[in-house]
Amino acid sequence: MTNETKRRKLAYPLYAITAEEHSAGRSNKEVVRDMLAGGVKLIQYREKEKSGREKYLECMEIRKLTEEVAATFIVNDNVDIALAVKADGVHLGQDDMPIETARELVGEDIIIGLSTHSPRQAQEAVARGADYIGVGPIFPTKTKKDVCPAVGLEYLDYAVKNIDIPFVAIGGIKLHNMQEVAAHGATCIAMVTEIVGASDIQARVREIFS
Ligand code: 3NM
Repeated sequence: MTNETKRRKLAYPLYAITAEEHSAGRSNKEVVRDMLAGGVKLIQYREKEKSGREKYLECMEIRKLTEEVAATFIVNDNVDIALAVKADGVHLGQDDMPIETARELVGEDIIIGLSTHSPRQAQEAVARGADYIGVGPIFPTKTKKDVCPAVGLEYLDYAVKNIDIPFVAIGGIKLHNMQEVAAHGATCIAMVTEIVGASDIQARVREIFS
């Protein structure tokens, strides 16, 4: 996959992430179906509690759903599952395997994203070959259990000025504060609970887009 193709696959304003424990009893698959019906084109499967087998089976189904509408599909943490289901990308955290190792495994055909929480981590991610980075948490969030305290908009400002690869603002972003994040220059915003926790996911997504 060329860099241009990778950038095209990431060039969407909304990056929606699953979290079944916050999905009001709905399955990840149901949630993804609704996200796609609402027009989301960039989706990450994030699931911390299930077995590898369960995650693999869900990702197979979500790959099918995303493929039908040419949406980009990224798998969190599991390089093996991303490869097995032919996802577009894999997203790693600071405590996951080094990017270089992941790259050896997936080659150039899979997007690799990395969560970063400081300018130093951002620079390192770029130098080590990340295709995009997460920039956050912008605001306080309880959705990610082991994440550092909110870094605020200051780190986002740094990324806007200094980072040449695509980046995604994340953490505590909601309808009521997304304009502020966009005003600071973020062109892609990630949301978990604001979407998966909505009683009507399709309606929430349309509201976010409007
Ligand atoms: N990564 P919500 S914050 C998955 O800063 C994740 O890297 C973060 O969830 C980071 O939109 C986060 O519900 C959770 O606040 C974001």
